Amino acid sequence: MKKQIFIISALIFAFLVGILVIGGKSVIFVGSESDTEEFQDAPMMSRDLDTEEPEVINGYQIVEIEVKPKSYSPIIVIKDIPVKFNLHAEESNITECNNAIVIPEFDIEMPITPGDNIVEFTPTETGVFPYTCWMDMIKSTITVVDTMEGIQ
Ligand SMILES: [Cu+2]
Repeated sequence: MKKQIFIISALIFAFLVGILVIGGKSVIFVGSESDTEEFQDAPMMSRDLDTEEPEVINGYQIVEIEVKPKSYSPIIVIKDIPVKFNLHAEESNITECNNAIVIPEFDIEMPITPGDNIVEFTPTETGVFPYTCWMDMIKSTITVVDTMEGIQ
């Protein structure tokens, strides 16, 4: 009788230890998986990306960015020179979120389609002006300066 109780107790103990080990592993696994997801979801802000600078050709400053699923690169342009801003997009990078941009300062709303998407405006004041996706989730900036001297 005592022997049976001992065996049953030992089995219950082994069972509980097994649950703890398996449970502990799955907690660690879930933890590391959600860290990865968080990292992938993080870059909604575009401020950590490289700022794209213009090239002046035939009186226009041409500046191009590559539209990403969760970011638009910031750009910098010079005051009083007409801008051609190309938001180039690969079809596979276009989402329900990034498929249209808004630039309030220049009263611009434009859909993003596969290939080149060129926005034209002429900045007349220096400053930092936001541009965003149509739902205001992806945020980026257009910086307008008097001169590019000292920036490069
Ligand atoms: Cu969006």
